[in-house]
Amino acid sequence: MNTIFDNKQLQEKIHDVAELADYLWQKGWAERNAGNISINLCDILKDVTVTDLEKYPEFKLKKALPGLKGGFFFVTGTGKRMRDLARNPLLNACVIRISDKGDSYRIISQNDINFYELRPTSELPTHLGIHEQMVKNGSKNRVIVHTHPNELIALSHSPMYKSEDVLNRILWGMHPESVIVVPRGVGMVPYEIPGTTDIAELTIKALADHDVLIWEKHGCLAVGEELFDTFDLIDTLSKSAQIFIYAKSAGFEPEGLTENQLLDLKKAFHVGGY
Ligand code: 2HA
Ligand code: ZN
Repeated sequence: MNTIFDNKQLQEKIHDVAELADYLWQKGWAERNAGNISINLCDILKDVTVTDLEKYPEFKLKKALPGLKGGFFFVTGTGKRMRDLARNPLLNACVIRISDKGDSYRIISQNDINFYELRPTSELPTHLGIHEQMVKNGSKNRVIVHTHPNELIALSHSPMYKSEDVLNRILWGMHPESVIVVPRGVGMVPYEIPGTTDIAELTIKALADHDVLIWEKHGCLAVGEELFDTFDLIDTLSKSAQIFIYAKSAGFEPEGLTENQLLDLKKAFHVGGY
């Protein structure tokens, strides 16, 4: 019998998620169960109907999401390690289907091994809330990545670097790639308890102006069309944060790119309206 996992595109996505999970672990950004990833599968599974839906466990959503009704999502599992996901994605992540009313979901990727123990990421309200907003906006973004990059988190502990203007000027200034890859800059979401609808609401608001955010004293979240491009947003900013901290640790103030150098870059790469 065919299952959703016979779908070639879904197999490729799962392979890519496993590869990304390994990067996050190798980077030192994924201690224990840190981080989570989700992908909207609406394009990939658009023609799929699941038979015997009722046999899969059903869970209520804290907040109904009518904009996602009937949708399919690949989401990493709560309490699961990225380093385990890298080796065994289907035991550490799941595919969910949102109900036709948009008020609950069923885990449709369960098998005999993980039937009772696997649940979606604790950040599900944020992930699904963002996906709903992206669908509403007609955005092509299908991917959300949350991870714990050390240097960007470190900077968010200083009142000096919490201002988005100050922080983006520093990060753009540390390396020419930053302004090219992240022209809208990073957004700063004030500290909130992880996994709450409060952090979800603040995050959705901040994504109106940015594709990548720092959750103060916690981590980063990025959205994009493809998995690796989404990771690249965080990786590029992380590189700038590392250079800044290296320079400071070596005891000197990094000069940073000048205003003119930044302007020339924007013109050369047609970013920010140039
Ligand atoms: O998935 O990183 O923010 C664990 C977390 C929560
Ligand atoms: Zn986190």
